[in-house]
This record gives sequence, C-alpha cells and structure tokens, in this order.
Amino acid sequence: MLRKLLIANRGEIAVRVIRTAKALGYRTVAVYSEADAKAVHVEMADEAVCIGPAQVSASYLNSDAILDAARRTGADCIHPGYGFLSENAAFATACKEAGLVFVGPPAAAIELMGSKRRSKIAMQEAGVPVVPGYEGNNASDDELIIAAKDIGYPLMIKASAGGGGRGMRLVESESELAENIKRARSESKQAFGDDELILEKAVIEPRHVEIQVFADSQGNAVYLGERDCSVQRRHQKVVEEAPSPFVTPELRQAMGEAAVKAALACNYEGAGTVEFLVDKHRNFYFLEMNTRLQVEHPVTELITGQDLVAWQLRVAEGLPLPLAQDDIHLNGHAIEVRLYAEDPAHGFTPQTGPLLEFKPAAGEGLRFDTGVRSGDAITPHYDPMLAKVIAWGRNRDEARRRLIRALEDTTIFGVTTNRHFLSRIIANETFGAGEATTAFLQQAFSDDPSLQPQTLDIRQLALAACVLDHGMSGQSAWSNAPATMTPIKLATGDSTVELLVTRSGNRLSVSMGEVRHTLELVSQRDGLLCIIDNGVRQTCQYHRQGNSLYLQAFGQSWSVRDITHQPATGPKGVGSGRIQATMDGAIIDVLVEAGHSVRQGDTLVILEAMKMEHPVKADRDGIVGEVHARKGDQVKRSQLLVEITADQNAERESTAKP
Ligand code: MV4
Repeated sequence: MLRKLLIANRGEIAVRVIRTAKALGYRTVAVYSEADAKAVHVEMADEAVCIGPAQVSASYLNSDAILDAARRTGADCIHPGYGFLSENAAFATACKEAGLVFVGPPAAAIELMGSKRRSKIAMQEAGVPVVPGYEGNNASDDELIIAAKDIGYPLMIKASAGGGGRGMRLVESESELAENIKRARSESKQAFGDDELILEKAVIEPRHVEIQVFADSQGNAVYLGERDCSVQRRHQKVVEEAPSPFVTPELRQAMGEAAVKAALACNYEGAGTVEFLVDKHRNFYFLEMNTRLQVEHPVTELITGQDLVAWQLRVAEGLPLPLAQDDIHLNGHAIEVRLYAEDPAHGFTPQTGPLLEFKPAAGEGLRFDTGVRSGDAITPHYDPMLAKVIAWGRNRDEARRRLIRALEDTTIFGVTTNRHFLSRIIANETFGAGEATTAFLQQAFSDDPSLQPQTLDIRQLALAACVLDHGMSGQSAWSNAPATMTPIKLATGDSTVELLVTRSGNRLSVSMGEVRHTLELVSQRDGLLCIIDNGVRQTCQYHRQGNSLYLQAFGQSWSVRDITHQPATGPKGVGSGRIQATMDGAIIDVLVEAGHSVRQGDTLVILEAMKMEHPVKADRDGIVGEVHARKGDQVKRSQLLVEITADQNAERESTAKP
C-alpha cells in the first residue's frame, strides 16, 4: 500500500494532484524552488522540501534533489504532473531504482513515444492509422529526397526527437525540399541533440483531436472519449473541449479503439493521450502519444464524472481500472481555456508583476484550476498561466455561455491577461458553429479587436474619473455640493488623455475635447462602483494602487495612471532619447557606455524575452548619458534603460549652417 506521495511539480497541477491525493488519504510532499517558497502548492502539502534556486534546471528538473526530498520525507511514490520530468524516461527509471513508484507509465513506453519515427512504426504495426510518409532509420538527405517523390506535396519534415510542433517544417514543392531538410536537421540537432528526420504527407487544415486512454498493470485498457484542441496558437493550446463538435459516435468509437490498441501495443500503464489529426473527411491519423496527465484533463473529468488523478493513483497501487469500457458514459459538454498573464495586443508577451487581486467567478458548472492567489507575484521564471477556467453545460452552448460569464466575472487586477481574447473566441461565430480548425486563429480570428491595443472609450475614462474623485476631497461625493469643474490627466497604455470632470451632486460629466459622457453615481465602496449609465444600472470593479487605477466592467479590464499632479517630464516617445524596455525580459547584453556617441538605430541593449533576442535601439543621434541597464537584469516593459542626450558638437555644427 502506498501512503505518501511526492509531487514533483509546481503551480496548478501540483495543487490539483495534492487535492485528490489528500482526499484519498495520502500524505503529500511538495517540492519547491526558492522563488516558490510561499506558493499555494507548498502551503497545501503536508510537508515541503526546497530543491534549489528559481531556474528550472536547478530545481524542478533536478532529479537528484527531488529523489533526495523523497528519501528525506519517506515518500513512497512520485507524481510528476505535466512538463518538467513527466516524460523523462531516465527519471522514471531513477525513481524505480530508488524504490519509489513513479505515477506514470513504464520507462520503455515513455522512451518509445519520445521517438516520432519509432512510435510511428510501432503504431503502424499495431494497426493504428498513421499519416503516410517515410520513417527510415537515420535517413540521409538523399534517402529523404527520394522518399519525397512518392509522398508528394505539400509535405511535412518532422524531427524524430521533436514533438508538439517543435522541429517541424511544411514544404510546398520539390524545389524547397533540400534546403528545408538541411535547416530542419540543424535545428533539430540544436534543439534536441539529435538530427533524425521523418517525412509525412501534410494534412490540410486538420483538427487536433486526442483520445484519453487509461491502462492498468493487468493488461486492461479503456478510452474516456476525446478532446478537441484545434484552437491553438504557435502550437500552444488555447481552448480545449470535450466532446469534439466534429466527432460522430462512429468516429469516436473508431478513434477510441485505435487509441486503446496504441496503449496495449506499448504495454502502457496509467494515463495517456493519443493525439490524432482529423481531416475534413473525418479520416484520422496518429500523431504522437503523450505519456502523462495533460493540462486539459479536466474537460474529460467533467463529462465522464471521473477523477483521473484518482485513477492514476489506483493504477500506481497495482489495482485494476475502476471501470470497464461499457461503464464509461459521456454527459454534457465541457470547455476549458488557459487564462494567461500575457498581452495579446503585443504579440502575447508574458507579463510579470504583482497579481494585486485574483478572485475566480463562482457559478454552477464552473471549475477553476489554479496555483496562484491574490498578492502572488507572476515571475519570469515559470509559465505565466494564472488558471484553467473550465465550464460544464448540458450542451455546448450552455458550456460556452457559462465560460464567457466566468471569464468576464473573474476579478483580475495587476497584470494584463488574455481574458478578453479568450471570451471573444468562445463567443465567436465560427467557433460557436463548431467549425474551428487548427487554422482558426490565423484565419477567421486574425482581425479580432482583442488582438489590437486597447483604446479607452469615454465611458471607460468616465468610470476611472469617477473613482479618482478629484476635487471632492473634504466633501462627501454624495452630497448636493455645487458643481465643480476639474481638469485631470490620465496615462493609458502609450498615451495620455486630458479630461474635464464636472460634478454636480450625484451626476458626473466627463469631457474629452468634443466628446462628453455623463454618469449617475449610485454607490462606491469595497472596490465596487455602482453607476447608472443611459438609464441602465451597472457595476464596475476597481482597485487602486498608488497612482494606478485598475478597472473591470462590461467584460473588459483597463487601467489608467493618474498623472494630474505629476510634474511634466520631458517629451517621451520617438526621438526623446529616453530608451525604454520594449517588453518584460532579461538584459543579456549592454553594448554602450556613458559618453559613447550613437546614431539613431544603433543597438544599445539586447533584451531576451520569450526565448528570443530583441535589440533595443537608439531613437536619436547623441551621446549616451546614464545607462540604467546591466547585464543579467530583469526589466519590465517601459523601464528606462539608457538615456541619450544631444551631442553638443553636432548641435553647434548644425546651428552653424545657414
Ligand atoms: C501535421 C500537420 C499536418 N500534416 N502533420 C503540429 C503539432 C504537432 N503535434 C503536429 N503538428 C502538425 N502536424 C501532418 N502530416 C499539421 C500540424 C499542425 C497542427 C496540429 C495540431 C494542432 C495545431 C497545429 C497547427 C499547425 C500545424
């Protein structure tokens, strides 16, 4: 009998696993990095062990430190969650050698599924449909070029060691083939330390449909329906749902039976996901098998009524699966979205900083899986997912409606999120019709306003003015005081606005140039502002933090900075010489020093964000003044990095000209 589970992960999945483990009577051990000392998962577990510094390579990927934590606490089993060490065959083996039960499949299954080439051959032999292609052992460029003639175009080059879209290239015609093989090989060598490639015919505008499977150590295997994860952005899943609106009962059974064959063929145990591409004719093809519990497992739990972590622990104990295939029934519809601290209007750049307030919406059919709470910091060390928001409904539209409400009603202040992007997807007509393929975000959704920088309308500005309450100090906002007229200045995103606020009793009028908006104030307390706007009573949530004001209403969030009383600073923007960070990231190089002469466009600093290097350039000619950036610094978007002042000599020269 197993008694004590160590969770080798962090964030929402650690919290999720601890919840079930505790409910089943297990003692729980959390592991954490120095940056996570106060995290939710640490607080929830019975015991916790620090396994190293913030960097994942030194902590959550440090298998020696994790095994040592298990030894120290007397844990007898390890749940790896997803990511980190979850699909690392060497770690599964190391657990076994240390006398610990790895809550996951045998190392051999992990290893087989880690090779696209070998897994494809194994699946083909087991009778699972695969995309036609070429899977030669360490095929040379010439062998691939010959094989491509039979496959035809368009085709895909895939890294055998890749997965989840990494190391993959689409080739449209033979003339592009040789060049792309070379590139794919060097990329793959770089990324995975292995340059084996395979070829596949390209499936056009496919859907991504995956089957949840479960197997036990007695040789039983079942499927628990599918999840449709077609809505993705750069191979990151954005929306996941079960069942798939595209899958018929016949297709479900055929895919389910193929997935079970896949699991049995590799002597699988525990939770696994078999990913398929489905074309428009409902042909399906094996892509890869994920040998872990997946991020999106909750949608399967909500429509099957099963707890998949409980199933995992049961299988790890050596017990048979709790249900036979005929006892598994699907009920209703569930949709999950991944709520992130990221900015869709600026290339989805990750956001960092304090999460001032986070209050998940409550309501029937809603589930939030989260590992953060109000007051936590969103750091650049880890994935900035705030929560998985999941809604269940008796039918798809009910799930959609509930999910939109959940997103709109969740209070989030402090960081920019993708909430509006998510609710717009769920409300979208193409998505609503169940017609979203993997091309959806690039096609039907590419012009969506949620992808554009926000411009605040007069109503949003009026609500901000209302909370800021200028000119009302010393008198009650709700008195019948005589009308006052106050100019205020707000900074919003990249611009500033000047407003004139007129207040008379409970009426507040705000004008910006010719545009004017009037609100009637009803009440304001505890972060809730109630107003009557055009005869309609509505509430707006707000949070003040110094000069910053965060607001949320009508399904949108916005923030302003009150700069009414701030001394005017020099002109900002183009040519100001005040060089700011273009996004949150790390300074990886500083190329200039005080006193250097620079020309407009010269690179001053290199910023790393989202695993890419971004040059930060001079916006004018001049002399470098103060340099505020140092190599290794973490910086926030808009943080001042370098100051460039006018070059006196150059100016004299220019004024000397006629
Ligand atoms: C493909 C494909 C078309 N044809 N393979 C991307 C992720 C990786 N797991 C496999 N991927 C694809 N493989 C063939 N033969 C199209 C994709 C693909 C994709 C697949 C699932 C979800 C989103 C996607 C987005 C772009 C491409």
